[in-house]
This record gives sequence, C-alpha cells and structure tokens, in this order.
Amino acid sequence: MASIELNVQGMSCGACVKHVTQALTPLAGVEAVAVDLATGRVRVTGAAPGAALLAALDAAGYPAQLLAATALTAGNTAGGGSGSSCCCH
Ligand SMILES: [Cu+2]
Repeated sequence: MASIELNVQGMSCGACVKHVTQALTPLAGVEAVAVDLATGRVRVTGAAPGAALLAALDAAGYPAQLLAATALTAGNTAGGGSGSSCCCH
C-alpha cells in the first residue's frame, strides 16, 4: 500500500488534528490518515493523488506540502509565520 507524507501547517491542537483527518478521510483513494500533531506531519495511506490531498487541506485551511512520493518544490508558499494561535477557536 502506497503512502504519502505531508507537512501540514497550522495544526496546533487536537481539534486541528480532527479537522485535518476529516478533510482527508473522505477523499477517493484514502485508506488511512495518521496525523502527528507534534511534528505537523500527516501520513496518508492509499492511492489518493498528492494534489488532491493538498487541495483538500488547503480548502480546510491548512496549507500543506508533500514530503515524499513527489518532488513538489514548495518555494512560494506564504509561510513564515509560525502562528501559535489556533485557527479553529
Ligand atoms: Cu486547533
């Protein structure tokens, strides 16, 4: 089973983890979603294309980059601000 690892920005609490999980789980080809809040990493198991995962996360308010499986150069993302405030409160 293939898996894709993502670096997800903006997750700061358990509710964010839930949001991210709920954004990814219904997508076609997603078998399992494992979120690591501490590192901001999400591992998606299944055949879902990375672009669909990124689009779903973006729509949910969590910009993400692919870490593995595809060399997508995320050079121009609006990063920088490591916000400590939670997006979902
Ligand atoms: Cu949160």
